[in-house]
Amino acid sequence: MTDAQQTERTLILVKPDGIRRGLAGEVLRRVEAKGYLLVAVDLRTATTELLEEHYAEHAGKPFFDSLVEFMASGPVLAVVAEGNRVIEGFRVLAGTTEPTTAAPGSIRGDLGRDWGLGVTHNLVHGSDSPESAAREIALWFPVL
Ligand code: IDP
Ligand code: MG
Repeated sequence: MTDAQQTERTLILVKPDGIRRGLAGEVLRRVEAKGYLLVAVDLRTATTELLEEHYAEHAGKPFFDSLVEFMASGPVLAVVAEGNRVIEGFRVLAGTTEPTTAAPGSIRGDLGRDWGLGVTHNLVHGSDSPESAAREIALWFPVL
């Protein structure tokens, strides 16, 4: 494949709120409908150790402990998706962090809302840069 080095990968998580609400399929549907390729999909309950690593950039922030506790509160669907500019593309599909103001048409904008909790429940995670994607994929899928 001549364009292999242009192809990019990202880590997507359907967070525990998304699994509890039965929206894993809807998230995968949007990723596939956009044209990205699913490379790996795994439903699992993450350890606090993995989550503290995953969210290391937020260590020390007021919502950090609530975030880790929330993310460990049930299974997440961990997904690696592939395609040119998929990192940026999935962040656009996901919408901005706050679901109240996330754009309609995005996952968070269409399907999320403010539940008045200490940590924002916003259904999905997506890597925010090539460096984050490489780090996060290695954490969640060491075999890849
Ligand atoms: P992102 O998921 O849109 O990249 P980040 O700033 O990386 O947003 O934050 C990671 C996660 O932490 C968010 O998705 C959300 O669940 C939670 N979060 C971020 N900021 C806040 C906050 O100010 N209060 C409560 N929870 C937050
Ligand atoms: Mg982030």
